Amino acid sequence: MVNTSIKTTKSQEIFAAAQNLMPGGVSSPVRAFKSVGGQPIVFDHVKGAYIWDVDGNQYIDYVGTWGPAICGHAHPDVIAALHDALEKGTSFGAPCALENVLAEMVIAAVPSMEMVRFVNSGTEACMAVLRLMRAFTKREKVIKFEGCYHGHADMFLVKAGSGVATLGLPDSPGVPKSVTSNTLTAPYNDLEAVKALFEENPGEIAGVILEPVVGNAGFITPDAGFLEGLRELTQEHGALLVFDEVMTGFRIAYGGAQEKFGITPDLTTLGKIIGGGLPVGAYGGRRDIMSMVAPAGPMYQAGTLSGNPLAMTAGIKTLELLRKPGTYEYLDKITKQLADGLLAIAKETGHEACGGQISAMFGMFFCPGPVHNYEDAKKADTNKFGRFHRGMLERGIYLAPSQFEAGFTSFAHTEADIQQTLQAARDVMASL
Ligand code: KE4
Repeated sequence: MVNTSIKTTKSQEIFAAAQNLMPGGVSSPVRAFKSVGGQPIVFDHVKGAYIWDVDGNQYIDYVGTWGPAICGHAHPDVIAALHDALEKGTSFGAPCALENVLAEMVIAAVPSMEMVRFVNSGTEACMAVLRLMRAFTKREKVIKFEGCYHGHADMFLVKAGSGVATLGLPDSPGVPKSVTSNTLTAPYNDLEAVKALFEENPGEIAGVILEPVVGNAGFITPDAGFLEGLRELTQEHGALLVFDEVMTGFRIAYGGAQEKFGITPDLTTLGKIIGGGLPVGAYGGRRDIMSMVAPAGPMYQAGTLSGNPLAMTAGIKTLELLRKPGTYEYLDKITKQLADGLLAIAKETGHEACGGQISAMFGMFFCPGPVHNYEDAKKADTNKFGRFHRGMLERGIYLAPSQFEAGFTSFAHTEADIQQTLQAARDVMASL
């Protein structure tokens, strides 16, 4: 039964006005619901696992502002800490003890991290780490994987995932060939293709960057031996291994995918969760490499708001909450209930589906699977996903508005929320 109480009048009015003011009416493309149809809802406020839109409708949220809200939205401890920090000012543009605190926490948590530099987004972190890979190795070529997304910097917009995949923009206008000519791509989980690239470009590849668990082509996990193989290949060829853990960092384990899988890259990028909902990114890793970063070394990178006290405060409080015992066991339990439940319901209602979860990150494709790479993912029935997304939204469940995104839970989600979500899924899938 469609929840007819969902009225979106004010959302529609505000979004209509927004489209006159901002391209597509949004500040980031994937929010526009282009690939799922219908209009986005306009948020009024968020709390814990829930969203309220401007028409007063409540939703259980599985986007969590694309990852940062792993403690639940507007956690009281984070809000209280921010209130105190606000009294001391919003930005210093100068050293602040809070940077030391968050840096120590990140270095203690993430196996590859010996030093870290804070920036203001995942895009900035990935841009800087690419420059650092090239500066350290004195090589220019980089390998990325089809469907992986490392932010919107020019050199990464080659067969990228997330909004690029959602909007079917394999490359973007405005990106000169001269910039992407050094970006080599391979299918995810294909070690032979990576080996071939190293053999075809001897001594020219600075490194390999990847999402150690893919969230930007939908949810795709590394095949057994894939991460180990990349670690061996990069060492063999004097190249660097870089884990883009902007999404997986502090989500699939407190120490990220590198802790979960026991593979230590040379460099790591972070974002989302370490800012606790405020703009933060970071890159870091081996001390000998990070020592090249200005002003310690010659590789330039800078930022007015980098390390600002508000963002540091939100990040510190968020990591303090996450490192409490039992956090990741709970996240894994409820997310497994959700992912397994969705797949079981799809099967019961006659839909081909595949997917799964790792800790608080999950995904489901409407295709028989298995999905090992972006080509597999593109076989999914995106029209059916769009109808599923709309049906769930009408029943008060807010899923990522794209088949090519992962879903996120938080420790504010209860087992009752999961059961309510599965009941909605049962209703929707029965009528898809
Ligand atoms: P930001 O510049 O959006 O903070 O981070 C870029 C980025 C880098 N690396 C990975 C693995 C990422 O997932 C992201 C950003 N993720 C998308 C969601 N898939 C952000 C949402 C958006 O673009 O609006």
